[in-house]
Amino acid sequence: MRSFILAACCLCALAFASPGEIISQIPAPGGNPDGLTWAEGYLWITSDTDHMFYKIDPSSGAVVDQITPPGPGTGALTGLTWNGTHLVATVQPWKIYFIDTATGLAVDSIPAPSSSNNEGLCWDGTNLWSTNPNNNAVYKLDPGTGSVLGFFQPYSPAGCTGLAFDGFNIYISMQNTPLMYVHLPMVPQPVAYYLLPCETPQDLAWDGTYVWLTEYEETGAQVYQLDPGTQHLAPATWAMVKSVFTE
Ligand SMILES: [Ca+2]
Repeated sequence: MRSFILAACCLCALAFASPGEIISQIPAPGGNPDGLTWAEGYLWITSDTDHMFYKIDPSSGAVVDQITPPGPGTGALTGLTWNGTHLVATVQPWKIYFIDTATGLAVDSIPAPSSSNNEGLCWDGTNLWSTNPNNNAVYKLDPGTGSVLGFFQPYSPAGCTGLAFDGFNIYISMQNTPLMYVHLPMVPQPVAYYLLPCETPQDLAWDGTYVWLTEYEETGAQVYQLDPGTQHLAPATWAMVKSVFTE
């Protein structure tokens, strides 16, 4: 069993030889793309310039649908995630909306956790997670009420912003720093960190194999598909580590 595990690890290392390497990149449809998520084979991305949500083809960046945000419509559209049914969006002034993409209408909303700033969003299958770069906190939220169930502050440069969840780990990008950290949920010490290909990272997304990153630029903004390394294959708890090595 140990030789099998070693061989599997070597194959994984070969398959993901360069963590953080660009797999592909596409143009963002609007200026200052702030929120990003993967939903059923497409990317959804926001623009703080024209205040739109765009559904884009991940192979070309072509816009296949677009909807206007709920609320006043002039604030930053800072975070996006997909909960399997609805597009979930953090919108300034700070609320988190659940949006039916077929109609473009919000079906529900909850308060965002911070009064000062709320950025990236991700969905772990049960709960929402949100960041505040100002106090470098990652909040775990009850999706029904918005209540804060817990939080952690990553041991990393201040300014955590974008979030993605791969089934085990939370990927966290840093605002104005070209770094992305990988954490087990609620654990301040990172599993790994990567250099990112841009200096203005924003939200992250997980497509099932790779991480996607928005670049916050007024013109020429890119969306990057990145090699996540092997962390998405790692067990998320010590109990799972034990089960892997005793099977
Ligand atoms: Ca953001």
